Amino acid sequence: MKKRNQFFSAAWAASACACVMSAPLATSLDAADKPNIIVMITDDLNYEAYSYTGNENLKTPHVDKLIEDGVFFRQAYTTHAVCAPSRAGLMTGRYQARFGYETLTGNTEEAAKFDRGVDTKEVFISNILKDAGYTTAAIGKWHLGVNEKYQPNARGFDYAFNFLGGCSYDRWDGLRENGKPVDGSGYTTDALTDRTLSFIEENKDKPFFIYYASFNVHSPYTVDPKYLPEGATVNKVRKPKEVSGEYDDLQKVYDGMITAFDVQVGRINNKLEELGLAENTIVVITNDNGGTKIRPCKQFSGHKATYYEGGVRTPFAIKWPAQLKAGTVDKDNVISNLDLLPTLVAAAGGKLPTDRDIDGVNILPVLKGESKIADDRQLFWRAGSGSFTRKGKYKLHWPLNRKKHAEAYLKLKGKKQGREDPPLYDPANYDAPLLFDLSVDEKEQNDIAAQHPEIVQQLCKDLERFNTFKETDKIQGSGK
Ligand SMILES: [Ca+2]
Repeated sequence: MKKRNQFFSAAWAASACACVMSAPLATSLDAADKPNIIVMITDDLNYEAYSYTGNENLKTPHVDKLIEDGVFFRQAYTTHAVCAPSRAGLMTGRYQARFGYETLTGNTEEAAKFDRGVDTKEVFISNILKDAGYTTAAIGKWHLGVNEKYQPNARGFDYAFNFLGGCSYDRWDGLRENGKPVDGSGYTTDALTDRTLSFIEENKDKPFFIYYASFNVHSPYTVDPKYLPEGATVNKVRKPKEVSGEYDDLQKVYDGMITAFDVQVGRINNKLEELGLAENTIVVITNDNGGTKIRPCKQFSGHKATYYEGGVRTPFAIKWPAQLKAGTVDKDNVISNLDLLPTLVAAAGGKLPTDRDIDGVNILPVLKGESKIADDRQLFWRAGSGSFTRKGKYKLHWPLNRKKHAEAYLKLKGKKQGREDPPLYDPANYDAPLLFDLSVDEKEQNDIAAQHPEIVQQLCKDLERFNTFKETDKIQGSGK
């Protein structure tokens, strides 16, 4: 572990330091001054799901109001293009490559049997905020491990109401409250918020942190009929083989699921207002990965599990009336869900761990308009489809050659790659890189790699550095 950290310290210090100009040190705050913090993360949300970001079928008044009352980032990214690793990056402020949590973890039974979870040596936002005097809750989807040592109560959360593995909208048999099965009925999306409101009530006199992970709008496409758009009659739809392109039952249910999330945002905001807590509560809205093919983005290419902007760009807003100017739209600064940990820890007057590197940066000065992210900030992603990086206006895709990779994998491992086995991350098995200039081509349609060989070469070198982590050949957690 130490060796790995030393490598990262040397290789990454320069880019990490370059990210934010003039990041202030966290200061200690009195309990009364500490803001409450609520991070709301959606699941598989299409970038254009909200009326604010381009949904032409419906209005999302509560989300839109939250965005308009806070700071909205146009260029915000998830840390991965699928659920589990994306959430692990958010929760630790570190690339999941550092601790080998880079693939989906299988169903609940498999995750338990193979002891899959985020390495217990990792520090979560909740651990740090708890140390800073916060009462903490994890509500909703977890997917960071199902065995006891990986559950929210073992990761710095005082209260937990979750689906640890698989999720459902109308079945409660996977729901756990502080690790124990819980009885109930009704649309689980509403139940998550019921628990959230109770937690806020119970902790209104002390600082609290809530990680609210909605299942909406992940499949199965199911919604309580009360959330359906006008005129819709079907509230459950199987995903068709082909998307019709029409505003059909599937699209209406999908919009109903968006409305359901929007209503939860309104319920939580109303509770904060009612209790007089809204002024000094930070509310974040973000997403874990892009939407599916059922609702393609108009402005971006790609979708969930791809690394085009449609797979990793997220609507991202932070509202904090006590400190941040309402109505701020940030079009230029490139931020990531990795930044939440250092930012929230700074806002809470907490202390970052000193025994490891954090990949995210504290964006509080950016939120306050006091400084900006460096123009050459670099972000990295890697997955079974290849390795990807954004630096400044350039984005490089280095796609895996599946045939070459399959042969190399079989030769090296003596077996075919399974669904949960990470790829080899070996450039020898990659195809020619593609380069896009996002300042003029957000849809990533015009490959300019041939015109900029020196930029391609440098970005590939950067990705090779990122790919040095041989420890990621397997999912950790099995006693490591
Ligand atoms: Ca997801």
